[in-house]
Formats: sequence, C-alpha cells, structure tokens
Amino acid sequence: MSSRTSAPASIFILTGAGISAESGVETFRDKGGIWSKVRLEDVATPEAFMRDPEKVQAFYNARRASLKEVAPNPAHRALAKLEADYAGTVTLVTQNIDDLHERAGCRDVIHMHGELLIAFCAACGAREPAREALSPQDVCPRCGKVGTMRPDVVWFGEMPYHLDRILAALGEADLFVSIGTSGAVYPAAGFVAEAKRAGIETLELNLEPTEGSFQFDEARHGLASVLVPAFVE
Ligand code: BV8
Repeated sequence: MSSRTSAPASIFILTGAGISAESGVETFRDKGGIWSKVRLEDVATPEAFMRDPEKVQAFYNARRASLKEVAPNPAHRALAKLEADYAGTVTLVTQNIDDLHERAGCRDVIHMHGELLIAFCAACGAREPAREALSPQDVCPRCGKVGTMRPDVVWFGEMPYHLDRILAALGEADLFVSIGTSGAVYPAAGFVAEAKRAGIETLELNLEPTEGSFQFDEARHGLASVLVPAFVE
C-alpha cells in the first residue's frame, strides 16, 4: 500500500458510483447525474413501485440494458488484484448495483444496495437471474403471483442488505477506504464515523472533496482509475 510503512492486516473497502463513472455508468449526484433527470421519489422507493410499476421497471430496465455497453476500468481491476494478492483480509462492500466488480474478477462482493441483474419476488422472496427487461406482467416462477417481480435493489426506506456482516467486518478492520462515493446515503455514509469510533485508519479516494472529507484521516482527490491502482501498488 503506497505511503504506508506497515501493511494493515484487514482492509474494508466501500465503493460508490464514482468507481464506475469512467466505465460509462452514470453517477447520481454529480452534475447531470441520475437524480438531476429523475426524482428518486418517483423511481427508487417502494411507494413509487406501488404507484407506477411501469415507470419504475422502465427506469431499471434501461440501466440494466446499459450494462451491456460498459466494462470494468482500471479501478475495478486494481481491487480485484488486491483481493487476489493481499495477504490480509479484504472486505469489498459496494453501494453499486452494477456487476463491474465481478466482471473485473472480484470473487466476494457485498452488494449492500442489491443487484440489477437479479429479480426479487416481493410476495414470496424468490430470487431469479434478471438478464432481460422486467415487466409488471411478469409471473413469479416460484409462487405464481403476477406483478410482484421487482429489481433486487434496496430502495430508500428499505433496509440495506448484509448489514450484520458489513458491520462485523468494519469492526475488525485496520483500514477503511471509501472510493467514489459522495457519502450522502445512510447507513453507508455513517461507516467513516463508525470506523473513527473504532480507532480504524480512514482514507477517502474521490474525484473531489465530499461533505464528509473532513472525517477522514486522509483524502486523495482525482480519478478512481488513477487513485485506486496507485493505492493498490
Ligand atoms: C435505511 C439503489 C433503515 C438502487 C439507492 C440517517 C440514518 C439512517 C438512514 C437515513 C438517515 N437519514 C436519511 C436516511 C434514509 C435514507 C438516506 O440516507 N437518505 C439520504 C438521501 C439522506 N437511507 C435509506 O433509506 C436506506 N435505508 O436507512 O434503512 C436503517 C436505519 C439505520 C441503520 C440501518 C438502516 C436505504 C438507502 C438505499 C438507497 N438506494 N439506490 C439504485 O441504484 O437505483 S441510493 C443511491 O445512492 C445509489 O444507488 C447509491 O448506491 C447511493 C450512494 O450514491 P453514491 O454511490 O455515493 O453516488 P453519488 O452520485 O452520490 O456520488 C458519486 C461520487 O463519485 C461523487 O462524490 C463524485 O465526485 C465521485 N466521482 C465521480 N466520478 C469519479 C468519482 N470519483 C472518482 N473517480 C471518478 N471518475
């Protein structure tokens, strides 16, 4: 790890939309980002899905389809290399619902906000691969209900996935690294404070300073495709 004298035993990494930006995946809160074009209340809440499932499915169908046109960038590949080569523990938690970490070769990615390529039945909890568009007319292959299949993503007001595993790993880490996230969405935005409370070293890698930068021991600013490989070297 650059600029470190002794390598930490356990690294906890949190990634956000910024790590996929140079792959061509839109971020949310940057200028021209997703939330400047559509209100999150209209597409990313359980209430929006109840009100207008066509609109919500169309929003996620378009994002799922666009995954076919993107590929992992050097930042994703650097983290895959870190996971493969590092002697200590690497925990990779992402807020992203794309599959670019996996396509770069990461084997254990914790998707705390779910995954675009999985469909979830709101009635029986069945999970199915979702490579193509979903529709409000879809039938759940397990329980047979119509209109209950939704993208397996965590909407605002819903509980993020794998929080027990995430918080346990954070508690055992020596270094917390936040990559390409504005730190605007909780509970992920609270991980840095959690890490500080636990006495863990903290590092932010982001294009520009965020509102939470002051909470980190160190913040490096620039492109993820440059900062992340440099960090891993
Ligand atoms: C919950 C998924 C109960 C699907 C998304 C206080 C405490 C706890 C909760 C709350 C709280 N206050 C409010 C809440 C509720 C709410 C919340 O946080 N609201 C915010 C708006 C205030 N949270 C929830 O509802 C969550 N559930 O709280 O449950 C609970 C309570 C206690 C403890 C546990 C649980 C559920 C949140 C899940 C929301 N789902 N979407 C989808 O993708 O459509 S959120 C959405 O934002 C994204 O999905 C993404 O995952 C998330 C984070 O965004 P970022 O990844 O950070 O992206 P952003 O655009 O903001 O930033 C990109 C950054 O990259 C920028 O800084 C930019 O400079 C940088 N960048 C750009 N290019 C590059 C780059 N960096 C490097 N290189 C580049 N090239």
